[in-house]
Amino acid sequence: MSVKIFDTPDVQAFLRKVSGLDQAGGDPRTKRIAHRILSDLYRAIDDLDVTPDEYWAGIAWLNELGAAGQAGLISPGLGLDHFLDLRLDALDAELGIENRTPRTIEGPLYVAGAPVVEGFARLDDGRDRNGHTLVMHGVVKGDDGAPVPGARVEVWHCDTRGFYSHFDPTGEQAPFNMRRTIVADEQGRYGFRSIVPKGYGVPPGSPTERLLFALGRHGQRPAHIHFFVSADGHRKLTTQINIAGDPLVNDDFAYATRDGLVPRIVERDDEAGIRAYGLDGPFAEIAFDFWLSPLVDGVDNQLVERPRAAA
Ligand code: MBD
Ligand code: FE
Repeated sequence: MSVKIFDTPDVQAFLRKVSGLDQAGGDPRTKRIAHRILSDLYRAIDDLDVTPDEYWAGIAWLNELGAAGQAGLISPGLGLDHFLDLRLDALDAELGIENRTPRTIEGPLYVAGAPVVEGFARLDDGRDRNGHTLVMHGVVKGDDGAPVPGARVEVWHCDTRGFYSHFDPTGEQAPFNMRRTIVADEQGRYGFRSIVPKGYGVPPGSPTERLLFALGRHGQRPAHIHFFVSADGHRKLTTQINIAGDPLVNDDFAYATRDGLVPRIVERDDEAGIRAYGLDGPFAEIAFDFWLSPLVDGVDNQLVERPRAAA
């Protein structure tokens, strides 16, 4: 099959019609985006001679993807989340704004409403038997390097099976396990005790994994910890750190790894350290400061609103 009809007046008029561009009602922005995306799709079908069987396989896949709630999962897998970050970076570069702590993708697994703790929090409930104790701490700083007292550090990560609370297929984790909002102290310091997470893998056999496999790719992420850091007078920072030494640090299916986001992790077994954090044995320690960028003309010009789970 090799016919080319995309550029015919009939098909072009038809695209305007299905996008509502031939009449007044509806939302102009939606019409414009729909017209562009549909045009690109029609053209791809024409150029690549996409067969009806291939097309319907794609539709069935979309239905499965939606039924599994995985649109937000394949999105980072196809690099779109990272692409949006690159665009925000480019906007910042144009405005001369430097993000000393790089942004990186939020991912689909944040849940609003985590317990709020002042200064230092314990994130895990101690039930993950394979967990190696982690202590992470640092200072939230403004653009000038001055500490930001009262900054809010929202943190979330998975367990040693790669499962996040509220999205745990075994149902074993309590709500908000390994999720907290930490309020930085008068010196801008935040800190937490948890366990070192392991990498995440997309659900086996899922529509997301099937597409990745068809692309010759995998659906694994290196071990990582997510953060939103926010404070009055500063832009909200969305970022993650990776656990150094994870073999996938530079082979993330979600493309979230960035320079500056793989802090040193130090194994400690000294009594002083163990006692200082009230622990019962060896632990890993990460020191990491978050640098916030200032508002632009008094507003956060890059605040991202998206539907998010809340509990
Ligand atoms: C994750 O934990 C994650 O952070 C992303 C971006 C995608 C899937 C799972
Ligand atoms: Fe994650």
